[in-house]
Amino acid sequence: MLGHDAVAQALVDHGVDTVFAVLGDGNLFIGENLAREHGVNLISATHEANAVLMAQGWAKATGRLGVATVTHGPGLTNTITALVEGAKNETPILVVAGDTPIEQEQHLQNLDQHALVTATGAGFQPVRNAETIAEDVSTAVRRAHFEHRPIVVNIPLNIEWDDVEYQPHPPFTPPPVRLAPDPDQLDAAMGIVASAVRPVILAGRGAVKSGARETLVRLGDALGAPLSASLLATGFFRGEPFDLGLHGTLSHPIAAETLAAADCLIVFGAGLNYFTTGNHMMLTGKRVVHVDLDPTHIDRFVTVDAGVVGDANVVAEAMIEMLSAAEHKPSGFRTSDLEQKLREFDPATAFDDKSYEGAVDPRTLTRRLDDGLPQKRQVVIDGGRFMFDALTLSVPEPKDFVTSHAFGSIGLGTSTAIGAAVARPDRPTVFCVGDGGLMMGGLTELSTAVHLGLDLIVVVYNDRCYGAEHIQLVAKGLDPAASLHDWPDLCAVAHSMGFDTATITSLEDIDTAMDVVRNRTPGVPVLIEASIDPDVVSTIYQQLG
Ligand SMILES: Cc1ncc(C[n+]2csc(CCOP(=O)(O)OP(=O)(O)O)c2C)c(N)n1
Repeated sequence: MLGHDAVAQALVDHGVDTVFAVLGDGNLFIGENLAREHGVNLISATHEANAVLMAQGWAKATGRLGVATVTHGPGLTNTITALVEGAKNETPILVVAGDTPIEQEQHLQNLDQHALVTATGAGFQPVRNAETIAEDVSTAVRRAHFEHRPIVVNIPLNIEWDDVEYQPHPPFTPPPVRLAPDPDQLDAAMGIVASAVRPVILAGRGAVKSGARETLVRLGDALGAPLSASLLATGFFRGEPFDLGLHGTLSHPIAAETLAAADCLIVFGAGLNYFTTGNHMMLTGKRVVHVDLDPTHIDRFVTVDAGVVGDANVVAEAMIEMLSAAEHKPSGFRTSDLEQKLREFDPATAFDDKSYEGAVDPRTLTRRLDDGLPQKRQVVIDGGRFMFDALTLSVPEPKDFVTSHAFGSIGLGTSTAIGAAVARPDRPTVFCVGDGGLMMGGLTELSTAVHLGLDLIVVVYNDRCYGAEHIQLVAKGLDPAASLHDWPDLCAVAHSMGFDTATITSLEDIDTAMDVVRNRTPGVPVLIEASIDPDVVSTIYQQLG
């Protein structure tokens, strides 16, 4: 077979059935062959960054390897921010990229693709020659899995037209890892855990992946420790009487008060980044035990008192056994007073609504969306000031929450949401975005969502400005005019592409918008544009500090 057909065959041999693409002469015949010969679902994006982001959204929503394909030169340079996001978000995907034939140095689209990719933090896997195609694709698949990052499979165009004696490589099935802890590490950690007076458990996505919920609940019972979760494990302990919810800058007041009083934090599979630790301040006065499958995650952002390398569930089970053997008594940190406060806490009454006829308070909007949108949903949030509200939308389970801001970039959410919606058509995908993020990175792909007939509900928090910049100018006593934007009518634009739409300018409009969502036509995505007053929001958040 020809080289490009061998690339398609190698991908299919590894179970690839969905590929997000922008075609050009570097990948045209690979894409064509994937669709025609193998019936692969080849989904065309309007921009290469978006194809890569769709693959990442799809990978996060399925837990499988995502695949995108782009052409050489500008096709690959267009993916750079998306690749960095994938590397920082640790998302395993393949980006199958053509490369300019080596002998055509003067080709307009020629550049050093290896150097370009390396700078993003993604991996680079060269296809060396036609005979190594199956082996190199197989290596790339393994690397994406073990290195937890995008791998660019680089295929010079000349190889694509070479004849190949195709030798299939066996498909890669990732082995289940249930890593048990080193006894000395566990002992050192248990010295801290067992002597804690006010311990708290913090679970992250690693605990979710390990399926450790029930074991961590039992560990919490044994220690008398309230339970908390990082953003990526949002909702993990929902329903537990001592669930504090999120640990970090988004903690609610009762959680924040309890966490401040704790003397020991036992962390399972959470990264302990800036946001989870409130810029490290939430760790002050606490001894920290950090359990993680990946040794490089321990002591990465903060220095901890004890690190244990191992699977969250296995380590938690071992801790329970040790506590039981020592006849350990639970601490008194779980009081009936705390239980009552947590039961009675209602986030909707924790602030004074500042809505008026013409604009809604984003905090009220978020609480009403939380109740009014379909409960069985997955949620994707773009970046911007609005996210500090939108990130408090609840999800049935942590895996129903997909992020796109590991690189702190706005505008990556729309395509991430489209990829996630393609992956899970059994539920609506709720996507919250600011007006700036939508205009920067997503608007063109709304037509892709329409063509794909996705069950996508886009909520635009429209303050007609870069809100994150607006608040900084206001805080310095400067005129925020430089942050303002005169956007087009976003509902009209979305409607022209085939969306159903609803506009929210008052609290009553929220009910009408929820009716539009409830009665949505199958296969027709919905965009809700909520009008928000940037000055009111800047004042609210300034007061909060
Ligand atoms: C690619 C990129 N460019 C610029 C920024 C700086 N930035 C951070 S938030 C923000 C404003 C986003 O505006 P919008 O999406 O409307 O959300 P808002 O902050 O108004 O809620 C900008 C420009 C960024 N983070 N990423």
